[in-house]
Amino acid sequence: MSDCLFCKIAAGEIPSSKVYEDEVCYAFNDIDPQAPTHFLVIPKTHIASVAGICAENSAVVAHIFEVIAKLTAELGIKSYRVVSNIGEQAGQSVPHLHFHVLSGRDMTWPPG
Ligand code: IU
Repeated sequence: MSDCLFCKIAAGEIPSSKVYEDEVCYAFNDIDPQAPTHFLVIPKTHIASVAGICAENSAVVAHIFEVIAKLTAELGIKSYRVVSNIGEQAGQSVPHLHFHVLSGRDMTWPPG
């Protein structure tokens, strides 16, 4: 989507602190980290949120979770949280599917 911020980050049109990239997804450090490790993994194709996942694009999501498992293992991260907010009430501020990966501090449950 031409006016989507995360599409532009994934395309390298807007600078970001890159953690990982392949042909399907892009990972970068969150600009406002909520934990010592806090990066986002996004698909390069535009999907608005988890609510937009369907049979035609779910392989992208499976790939993203493979990447999360690989990156955290490479970084030596054994305990972490993966979060995706869907819609305004849940706290989604950017309408492009993204998975937060947070680690490095004690976490509470339930999330606020
Ligand atoms: P949310 O779940 O949609 O609220 O998450 C969006 C995240 O994107 C949030 O943690 C922001 O700090 C982060 N972010 C970013 O890393 N770079 C940006 O340019 C913008 C938001 I705008």
